[in-house]
Amino acid sequence: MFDKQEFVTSVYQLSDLPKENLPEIVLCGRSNVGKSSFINSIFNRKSLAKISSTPGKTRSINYYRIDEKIFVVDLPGYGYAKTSLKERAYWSHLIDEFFSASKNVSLALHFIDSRHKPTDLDFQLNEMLRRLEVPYLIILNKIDKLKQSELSAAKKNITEYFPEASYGDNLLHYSSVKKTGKKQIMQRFSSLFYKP
Ligand SMILES: Nc1nc2c(ncn2[C@@H]2O[C@H](COP(=O)(O)OP(=O)(O)OP(=O)(O)O)[C@@H](O)[C@H]2O)c(=O)[nH]1
Ligand SMILES: [Mg+2]
Repeated sequence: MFDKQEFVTSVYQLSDLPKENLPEIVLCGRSNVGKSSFINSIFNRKSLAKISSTPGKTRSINYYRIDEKIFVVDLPGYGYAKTSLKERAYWSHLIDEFFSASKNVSLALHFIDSRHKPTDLDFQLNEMLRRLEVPYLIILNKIDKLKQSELSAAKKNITEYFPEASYGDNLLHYSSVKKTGKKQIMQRFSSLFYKP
């Protein structure tokens, strides 16, 4: 299960999305939150996904194929450092169009840095996922950076920001460095794609 991973393509325009119809796990969230690192960490690969040295510069939608039956889609991150109005508009448009056009999204993973408050673009993304009825999982990420007490506070805070989020249900945590929370996330993937 989840043993074979291949990079498929980088797409810059929605008209170039792969024609192959596979169910998709779509990674979204702020730039630098750890989306690409998650791909490498969860699948035990060193450099399947490219970790950009200049966060926020990646504009492509990157497709990876898992076990020849699932696409993992790495969307460009939003809001690194100072976000220009133009960049915000570009991002909103791209993400909205992506989710509106795509018929194959099985699960969106919305990454939030466990050390920081969600931004207005995080709220915008959450609203859009709910409006389009896309199944989503919020991942409180980089939890290796937190002490136990800080993690407890972060878990509590996130359910205040996103009242629909419920721990263990549509809210989980992760650390790409320590792989904390990997089991729960992999169980979620298995139940979606490897139903007994
Ligand atoms: N401590 C810690 N660092 C992490 C973790 N995940 C990612 N990082 C670091 O955070 C930085 C950004 O990680 P990326 O995976 O490139 O983030 P991204 O969300 O793909 O960023 P964009 O491509 O700009 O959208 C890198 O320096 C990673 O090494 C984590 O779980 N813990
Ligand atoms: Mg990335």
